[in-house]
Amino acid sequence: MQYKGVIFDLDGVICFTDRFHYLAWKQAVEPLGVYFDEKINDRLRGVSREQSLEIILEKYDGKLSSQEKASLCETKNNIYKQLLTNLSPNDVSEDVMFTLCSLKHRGVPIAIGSSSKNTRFILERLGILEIFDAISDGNGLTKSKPDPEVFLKAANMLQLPPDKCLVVEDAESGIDAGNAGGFTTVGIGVAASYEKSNYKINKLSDILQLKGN
Ligand code: B16
Ligand code: MG
Repeated sequence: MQYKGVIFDLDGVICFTDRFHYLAWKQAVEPLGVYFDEKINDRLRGVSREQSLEIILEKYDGKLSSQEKASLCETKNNIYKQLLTNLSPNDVSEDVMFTLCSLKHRGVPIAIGSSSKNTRFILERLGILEIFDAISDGNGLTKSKPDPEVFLKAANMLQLPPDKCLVVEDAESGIDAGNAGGFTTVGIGVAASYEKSNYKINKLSDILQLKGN
């Protein structure tokens, strides 16, 4: 496959903030006594904060008002943001850095396509905000993955048609979004065993073996 640009999901692909999401949700919903484990957490990958709460509440017997839900989302985000302050450039793996630098060296434009409203804060903490040619994030999105909106915005920012871009994702919802938008999808992590991923990789630098330009 020939590609001219690459769009990376953030959480689970560029960095491993998934553990912080898990810890923050666990602490935020603890007062409800609702069951929550890492398997449920896997279903939250790529899903917006509000929709993540709805998935967690599938195991909850009570009923919450929209105000209570908004307040839980805020509590979760405050805990999450506190955890994010632990992030530093040391949290970017050598493999991720090598991949990003190699693509830049080859002249391949790179973008972020993330559901997270904390994208810029995370990239700043990691010291890699400036390396990306475009950032499409959860701010201003009208539809969450599996809708392709976040990736279509990223491709638009790169001025490339979707069929000329790779989308690299760790979430099934993200692979579905990429496929729906007409992108070539690459699954890593959990999505490496998802049958709908066009390509499946073990480590990010494996994308360098797919032919670009
Ligand atoms: P926030 P991604 C997603 O990031 C996470 O995987 C998902 O667990 C989270 O709920 C979502 O961002 C929204 O994040 O609460 O920071 O706005 O995988 O799309 O980079
Ligand atoms: Mg992800």
